[in-house]
Amino acid sequence: MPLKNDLLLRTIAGEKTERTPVWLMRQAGRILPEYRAVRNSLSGFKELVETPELAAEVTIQPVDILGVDAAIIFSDILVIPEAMGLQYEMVEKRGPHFPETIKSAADVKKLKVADASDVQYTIDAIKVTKKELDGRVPLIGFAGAPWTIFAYMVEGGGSKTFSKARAMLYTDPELSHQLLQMITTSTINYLKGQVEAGTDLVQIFDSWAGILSPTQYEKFSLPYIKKICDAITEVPKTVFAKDAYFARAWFGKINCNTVGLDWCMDIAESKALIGDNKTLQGNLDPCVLYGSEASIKEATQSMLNQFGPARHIANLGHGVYPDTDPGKVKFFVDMVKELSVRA
Ligand code: 1CP
Repeated sequence: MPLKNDLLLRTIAGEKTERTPVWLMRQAGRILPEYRAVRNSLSGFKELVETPELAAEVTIQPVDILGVDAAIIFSDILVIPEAMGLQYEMVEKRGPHFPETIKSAADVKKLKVADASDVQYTIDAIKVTKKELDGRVPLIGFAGAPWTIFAYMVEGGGSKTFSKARAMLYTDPELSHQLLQMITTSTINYLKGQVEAGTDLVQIFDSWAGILSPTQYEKFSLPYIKKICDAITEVPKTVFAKDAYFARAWFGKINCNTVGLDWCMDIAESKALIGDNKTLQGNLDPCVLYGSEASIKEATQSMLNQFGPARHIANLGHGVYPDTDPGKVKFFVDMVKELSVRA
């Protein structure tokens, strides 16, 4: 199925396009009343993730309602720990919780390397979504970076410091590497399954990159992201490592196509560090969308000016916050489309 709107893929390939493509991290779920309507009719988040027809429906909602240039499959990064044998619960209004965590070699021994078929519901959701999208926009697949997944498996849920996870890197580096490698192989299997099912590109979210020192990051995160990027040869790869200023120059040299920037990363400095053979994605502060339309327009124009006319995918610098007015999100999407038009 050829894509009717392939702006995103042409931008990733480095082509000069007629305008800048735009989508938002966490656009599926969170903000739309249409999402909440589907979600409230179910037992919870997991039922939605695990029901392919409904996951497809909420994946496509932002394409229809907001006019974004890509869809991102509705799932979660935490499906991988579960596929490896560590169940998670999604606690209403609080976030993920793992009743069992990884504390020892015996715990790691109980895990398995996951296969794409262990996350069959998301693979099926991708197939349904591709069919229903009918080539309107590309579909983005995703997974967590091994370090971020490790952090949840050791910590047992969200945390300000992830001190248990960071401690394990010092108390048992060998076991840490063993678990990171198992997560990496599982993630490669899963992403290959996503690509086979039809995703046009994939994004790796290293949401907790910024809590590691550069030295620890170079040992415990970067090598595994690199392995994933080397293994996925079929589609373009985006790496988004939140708060990892120190990693930008490294990402310029690995086998990824796009590097995501958060809003604290200076655009000119990032361009210089990453180099011209990658596309950059980002990086408006999600809080810009709480401002007036005039201030959203001004911030969007400023961002577009700094990134320039090529090799830029407009996005926020992290996921859109749940209480953002969908009207403001739509206004941002429209502004990118209007202000970036080129002759
Ligand atoms: O009931 C609900 O609606 C729960 C909210 C929710 C949703 C909509 C969670 C819980 N996950 C998701 C979906 C999700 N998660 C997507 C689907 C596509 C989309 O929303 O556009 C994606 C891409 C993710 C990725 C994800 N999950 C990340 C990486 C991106 C990021 O924001 O940094 C992380 C860290 C998670 C874990 C997670 N899942 C959910 C929550 C509340 C959290 C964060 C927990 C924490 O604070 O540590």
